[in-house]
This record gives sequence, structure tokens and C-alpha cells, in this order.
Amino acid sequence: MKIKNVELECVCGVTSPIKECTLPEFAFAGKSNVGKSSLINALMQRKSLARTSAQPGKTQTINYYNINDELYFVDLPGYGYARASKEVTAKWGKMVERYLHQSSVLKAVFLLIDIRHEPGNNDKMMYDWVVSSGYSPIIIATKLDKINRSQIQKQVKLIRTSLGASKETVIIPFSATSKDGRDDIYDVIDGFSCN
Ligand SMILES: Nc1nc2c(ncn2[C@@H]2O[C@H](COP(=O)(O)OP(=O)(O)O)[C@@H](O)[C@H]2O)c(=O)[nH]1
Ligand SMILES: [Mg+2]
Repeated sequence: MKIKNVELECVCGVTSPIKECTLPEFAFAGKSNVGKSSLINALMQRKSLARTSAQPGKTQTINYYNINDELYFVDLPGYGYARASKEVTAKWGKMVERYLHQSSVLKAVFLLIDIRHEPGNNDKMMYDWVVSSGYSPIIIATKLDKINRSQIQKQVKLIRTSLGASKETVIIPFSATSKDGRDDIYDVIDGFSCN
């Protein structure tokens, strides 16, 4: 995959209708602070088009990044923000559910999990949600640079087991710092795009 031009084309608020796209979409989901914006920036080869912040849980929007006029990266709002009110959490759930059910051009959902930690209940819920919407989530194990190489396989196994994911489920360790794993993610996207 070659990045030629990227543009933040649309920011959907919680109550706005889901954007009707004609180009294929690739969605990114994960807990706040897991490294979603950093991953999207790395994939777009831009430093800061997708916001990265130390203040998790701020954005409750679905952001559509147009890539080469060929496809969209869809940044779903992060979950599991400790101080989020029940109301915010409920709105988030409705929005994500609406998205997963309504998008007719959604090709794949990437679910981001911090490679250092066992997935939590929210992660498990999100995983099940994606599966029940008819997709096989592709797991990105983020912040790869924060662990020792010798720990990678153990952590990947822990993530697989905790999520109840099958052997076929693709888990890609990734670092936004070193960009390790980025080509594997491009390959996955390319694989879907030509179908
Ligand atoms: N060391 C390291 N830090 C990361 C990585 N990805 C994200 N971060 C840091 O984790 C924090 C949250 O990242 P961000 O992309 O904003 O997460 P988001 O809330 O999921 O969008 C920021 O301080 C990032 O710099 C990574 O691969 N390695
Ligand atoms: Mg973010």
C-alpha cells in the first residue's frame, strides 16, 4: 500500500447520521490511550493528523480519513475511559453499534489491545460485538516497543486466550515508535482492498 494523499474528510458526532461511503472502509477500535491515533498516523505516514493525546476519552466522534481516494480509515471513539459518565458510555455504545450495523462498505475491523496487558472486560465486549456483527476482528497488539522481545509470543498468546479468539485470528504486534508491524497491516488492508 502506497500513501499518496490523506484527508480528514468527515467527523461524525454522536447523534449525526452515519456517513454513507462508497469507498471501502477499515475501522479501528480500542480502549482510550491504547495507541489508536498513533497507529492511524503511522499508517497514514503523517505525524499528527489523527490527534494523539495524553488526555484519554475526549473524542466521541467517528472520524473518516480518506486515503488516496481509494479507501477510508475510520477512527471509532475509544472506550473504557475511567471517568466517562454512564450517559457518555451509553451514547458511545449506540454510536458504535449503529456504525457496525449500518456501514455497507466496511471491509475489516482492527481491534487494538495494549501488548503489555491482559485484555479487559471492555475489550472482550468489543471483540464479541465485532464478531456478532459478522466480522473477524484483526487484533493489533500495540506498544510493542514497551516489552522485551522474549515476551512477545507469551503476550500474544495471553491476548488470544483472554479474548477467546481462534487460532486463525490474526494478531499483529505493532509499535508506533519503530513502525514494526506496519507492513503487515498494509498487507492485510491490501488483501481486502483487491477483493
Ligand atoms: N512507546 C510507545 N508509545 C505509544 C505507542 N502508541 C501510542 N503511544 C503513546 O500512548 C499514548 C496514547 O496514544 P494515542 O495514540 O493518543 O492513543 P488513543 O487514545 O488510543 O488514540 C500517547 O502518549 C502515545 O505517544 C507505541 O507504539 N509505543
Ligand atoms: Mg485517539
